[in-house]
Amino acid sequence: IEPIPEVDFSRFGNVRREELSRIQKISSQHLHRCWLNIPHVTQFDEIDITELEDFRKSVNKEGTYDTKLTMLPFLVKAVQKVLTEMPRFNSSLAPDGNALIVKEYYNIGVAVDTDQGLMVPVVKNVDTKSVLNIAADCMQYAQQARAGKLKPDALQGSCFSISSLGGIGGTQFTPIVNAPEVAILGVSKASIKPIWQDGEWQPRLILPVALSYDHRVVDGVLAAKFTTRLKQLLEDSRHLLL
Ligand code: CAO
Repeated sequence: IEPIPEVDFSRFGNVRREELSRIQKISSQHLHRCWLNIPHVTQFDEIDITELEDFRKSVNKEGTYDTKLTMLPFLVKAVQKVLTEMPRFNSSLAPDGNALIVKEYYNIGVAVDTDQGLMVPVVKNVDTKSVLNIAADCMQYAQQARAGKLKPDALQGSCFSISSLGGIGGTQFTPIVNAPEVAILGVSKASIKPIWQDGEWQPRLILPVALSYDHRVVDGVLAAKFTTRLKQLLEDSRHLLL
């Protein structure tokens, strides 16, 4: 690919040079590699989290547990459940492109925004953890990432990533697959929408999600099944217990 031609911007006005941090340089190369190597498709969906949000808020208000719950740990748990049911999403393409390496462990990377750039610490063995355990891990990793204190081990071994911009805003975005993973879930900000239910309009809290996937490994039907199952699990979170 021809590089983008260099432009002397100072011909048009004042400019200044800001060096990228070490993390920004590493992630910029990595994201470029992922973008160029993977044929990306993104599947969008909307999940009604009205009941789950009521539950989340009531747990936080009661203060029974030390850990604050956001929507993220529920998403991590629900994603892990879908990965166990649809192992193709928990695989990587073999380097020769002729086979899939299917993982039998469930480690989920969580994108964390830091002053130094994007970091993706990995919550390990999610299948053995409760939503509260996952919430505690996410909080600890986000704090460590922002303090620049993540150990190298915390950044390794992810099977699938989640990038949540829900605390910030936006209606949808298309995340880049974090190779050698084969899919990533992007989460945007939940908002109240009128939904036609039982013959009337109901105000419901709707969470937009976007599943980007490697089309060499996952086809559109499987991707739609993934988001449909994720929706089912989060719309009636009792399924997460089963
Ligand atoms: N919809 C509406 N509100 C949401 C939400 C959503 N989808 N997700 C989070 N929120 C709310 C939380 O409930 C919390 O509100 P309260 O304090 O009232 O409970 C608030 O937003 C802040 O949440 P948070 O961001 O502190 O916590 P989190 O668990 O949702 O996310 C983390 C943690 C580390 C993922 C997040 O802070 C972060 O860094 N996100 C950026 C990830 C990123 O950079 N992605 C881009 C990668 S590609 O460039």
